[in-house]
Amino acid sequence: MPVRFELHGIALSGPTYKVGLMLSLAGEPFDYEHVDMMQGAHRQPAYLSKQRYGQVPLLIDRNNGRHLCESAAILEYLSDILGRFGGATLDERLQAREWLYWDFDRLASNVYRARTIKLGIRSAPAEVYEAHVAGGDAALKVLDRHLAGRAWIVGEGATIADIDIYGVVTYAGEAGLDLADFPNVMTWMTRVEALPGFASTKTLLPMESRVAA
Ligand SMILES: N[C@@H](CCC(=O)N[C@@H](CS)C(=O)NCC(=O)O)C(=O)O
Repeated sequence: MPVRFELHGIALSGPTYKVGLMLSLAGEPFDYEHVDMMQGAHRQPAYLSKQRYGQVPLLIDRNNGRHLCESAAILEYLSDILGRFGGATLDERLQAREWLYWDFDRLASNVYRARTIKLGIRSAPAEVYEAHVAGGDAALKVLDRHLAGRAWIVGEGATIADIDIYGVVTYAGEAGLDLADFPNVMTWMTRVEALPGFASTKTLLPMESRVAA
C-alpha cells in the first residue's frame, strides 16, 4: 500500500528539507519526487496545476488529494492533521506561528539568499551578499538571545518553530555564517538533532526520486 505523503523537491532546497524533517520527526514515511528544475519542470502546466507558485516544495496528501505549497503552511497543516509539534496551548501555537513569520522575514530570507550566492547558484554583487550575511547575523543574534536558558523555541518541547528554524540554521555554514558566534543556537541544534526520527539534509533529500522504504 502506498504511503500517505508524496514530497516534491530538490536536494539543495531548505524549504523542502523543512517538510521532509517534519515528516521524518513525525514518523511518516514519504515518497520523494525530484523536480528537474534545471529542465524547467517546475514551470510546466502539469506542475503548476499542483503548485501554483512554480516552486518546491510541493506536498501531496494522498488521503485527501490535497496539494500543499509554502513550507510554513505545510508545517502547520502537518502539525494539525498529525497532532504533533503544534505546541501545548493556544498561546504556544500562536508563538510558534510568530516565529515562523519572523523566520521568513529575517532569518530564512537572508541565510538562504547568502547561501545561493555563496554556492554560485545565483550571482550578485559582493555588497548584496554582505547585506544578506549581516541580516542573517542579526537574526541569529535575536535567536541566540531568545534561546538563552531555554531548551526549545516555544514551550517545553519541540514545535514546528524549531523544525522550521532548524531547516534554515543548518545551512548557515554554507551561507558563510559562523555558528560559533551563537552558542545557544548550537546547543539547541544538538537538541533538535537528538530527537527521534531526526535526519540530516543529505539523508532526507536524495538527488533522485525515491519511493518510501
Ligand atoms: N516560501 C517558499 C519558498 C520556496 C522556494 O524558495 N523554493 C525555491 C527552491 S529552494 C524554488 O522553488 N525556486 C524556484 C523559483 O522560485 O522559480 C517556501 O517556504 O516554500
